[in-house]
Amino acid sequence: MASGGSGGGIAGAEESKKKLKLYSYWRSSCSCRVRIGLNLKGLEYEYVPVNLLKGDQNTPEFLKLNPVGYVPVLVDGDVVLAESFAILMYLEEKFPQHPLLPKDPQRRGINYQAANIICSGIQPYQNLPILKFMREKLGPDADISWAREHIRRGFTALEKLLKDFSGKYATGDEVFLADLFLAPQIDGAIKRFKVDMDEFPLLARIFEAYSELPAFQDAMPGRQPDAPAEHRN
Ligand SMILES: N[C@@H](CCC(=O)N[C@@H](CS)C(=O)NCC(=O)O)C(=O)O
Repeated sequence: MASGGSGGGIAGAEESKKKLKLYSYWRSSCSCRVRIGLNLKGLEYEYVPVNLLKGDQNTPEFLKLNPVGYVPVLVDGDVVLAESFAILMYLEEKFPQHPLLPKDPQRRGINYQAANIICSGIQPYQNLPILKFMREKLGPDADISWAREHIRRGFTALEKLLKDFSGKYATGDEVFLADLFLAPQIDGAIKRFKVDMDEFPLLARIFEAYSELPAFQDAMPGRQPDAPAEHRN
């Protein structure tokens, strides 16, 4: 439900002032988590591309929104929020439709645990400056093996963790927070880092199930307005 236009006339200007804005990069898995959340909740938003390869995230203008220099950033009127987890919890509280967390406290905890395995135990190791550092220090392929190692470690833990809770999706037959973190991470593991998903049958199965969900598919990297033509789908 991303849109680029801001509407015309006074009514249009009022509307655009209120509309959610997401600062995003097509290939950013952290932005993708939020794009899925916005889609599931049926929220329209303006997509503001931030070109990480050109360094847009380090401009003084962007650093005013997020001093750490990372996407995603959500702007909702006067509210400016960074960190995908915080943004999703904000959306969850403000827009309760299509809950992102199950009612059962244990399943809710498992969702937090799975999300955190990805956002603190996998994704940070594949961030662009880290991969560049690994390439420069250890050679041209060191970045890929480094990222794969951390993906494998995290996916092995996730397979064990989700074994007793999964249904069609990560923690049952409805999609919840864990799925929002898993979908882009598995997509990146397959497309960017060429991880063999045969090692992770449960994750491979639920990833397949996401392919039937428009809220997930529309949020994937190849569907974003800033995706280069050769990566569009
Ligand atoms: N913990 C943050 C991580 C955000 C993050 O690492 N974003 C990456 C893209 S997925 C980024 O903007 N990287 C820019 C850079 O490393 O220069 C979150 O979950 O939002």
